[in-house]
Amino acid sequence: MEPRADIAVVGLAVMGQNLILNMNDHGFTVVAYNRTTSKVDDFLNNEAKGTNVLGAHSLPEMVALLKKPRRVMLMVKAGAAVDEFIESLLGVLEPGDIIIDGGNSLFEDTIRRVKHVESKGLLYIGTGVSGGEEGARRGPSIMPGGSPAAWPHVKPIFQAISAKVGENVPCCDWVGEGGAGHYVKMTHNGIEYGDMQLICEAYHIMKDGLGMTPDEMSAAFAEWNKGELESYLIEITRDILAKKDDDGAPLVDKILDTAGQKGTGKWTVISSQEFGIPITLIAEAVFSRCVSAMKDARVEAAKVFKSSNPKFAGDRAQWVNDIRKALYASKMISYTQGYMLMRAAAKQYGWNLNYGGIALMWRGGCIIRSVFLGDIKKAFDKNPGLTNLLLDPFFKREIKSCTRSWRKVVSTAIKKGIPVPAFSTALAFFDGIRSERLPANLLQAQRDYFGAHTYERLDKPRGEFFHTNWTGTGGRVASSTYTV
Ligand code: 2AM
Repeated sequence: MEPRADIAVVGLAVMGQNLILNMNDHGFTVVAYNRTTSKVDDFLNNEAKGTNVLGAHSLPEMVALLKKPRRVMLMVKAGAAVDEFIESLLGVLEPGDIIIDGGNSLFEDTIRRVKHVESKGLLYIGTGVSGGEEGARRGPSIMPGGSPAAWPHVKPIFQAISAKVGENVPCCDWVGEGGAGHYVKMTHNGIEYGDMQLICEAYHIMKDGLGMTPDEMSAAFAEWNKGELESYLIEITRDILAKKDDDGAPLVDKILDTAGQKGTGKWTVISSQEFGIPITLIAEAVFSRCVSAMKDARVEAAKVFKSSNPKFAGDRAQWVNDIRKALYASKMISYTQGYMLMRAAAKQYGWNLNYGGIALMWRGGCIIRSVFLGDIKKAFDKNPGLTNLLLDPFFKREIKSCTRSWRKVVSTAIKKGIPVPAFSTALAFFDGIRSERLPANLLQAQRDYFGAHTYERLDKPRGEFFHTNWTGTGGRVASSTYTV
């Protein structure tokens, strides 16, 4: 068998199939393989009929078809299946060959797998692929990380099949070493949770506070999609709100208000806790899905705590404008927090992340794609060391122009009993991060009072710790301290 294939893709679920067809469209010769080999024949006889896609019914057959260095991309279920396939591949591949995991793997697994595969003399890439089925077929956002030496061999394929923005700029670039690609993909998903929650809170206020119909709300989102909020999620929200069920009634009103989740938002929040980075908006977005899932408990409590009139007084068009600004400001906070998290992870794991490049990768192809990410890219291009996005002159101006509306929307929603956890936590974070002094002096005093945890003083250099005998009966011995 002549080795003539550029890459093999293992796993023929819809993402794997669509990536193969996308690669084929761009002139690459792909070998398709799947654990259940009947799916290979199904695929070749149906979706891949008339293409140059080759099929393999065993791993040795697949390997024999590949040009060197061999590139094998796994599109199998995250978890044990990836480890199992890596072991099988290590038995049939050679040093210098490249294993790529394109699934939604946990970054810590990827860190481990990079080390393991490199120890055998092969190269490993763990890559985020975002954009769902349609993205995989027409151009996803691709976020690869792992063995840097593998990147030049994978780059032409990945950049060819990825989404493009502007003048044919690919939404795919090297993210960094180890688990960086999957970490950035995980953060993307966390931010996606946040963006969706923000849109849902805007919808909630429009529906209950302003009494707007789905068609009226659809029109508002259509309008928003022409400005600074222009994005895929605003666009699909516009379309969802306009969708009618078979009986002509709005479909959205018939959908059970209980959200599911697959875990990437949760992973992002868990990781943020490890680093002590307050990604409060994503955390609220994850918890809001949890609250939504407690449908029976909510129905029960709703009988006891009946809501009063949630209607907002005043001009509706003005309110819609205020809500848009509240959403925009909250979104700036969410991305500020997300970037703080990636910076902390990069420091911890020694990744050299390209923050502007990440914004560019998210600019097209993926679920959070938006015009806004172009502004983030510009901010990091101007100042790659930017540690707080809000301090960039553009974002500083933008957030300042939103604060009046933002406070008005949050405070009125609170008065009216409409939950706005993401809007309000964003505002609380903004007020916290711009506070030179917070009440943590009192907190430190409390800790020292009951636990002799010591405190630092404003009138002494940092790093000097003091303990006070608050009651006159405590000892002079301080407890050992730790910092979050
Ligand atoms: P299958 O068709 O043989 O089930 C998505 O589920 C993809 O992951 C499918 O291609 C599926 O293969 C593959 N997959 C799931 N679990 C697997 C495992 N334990 N080993 C190998 N492939 C697996």
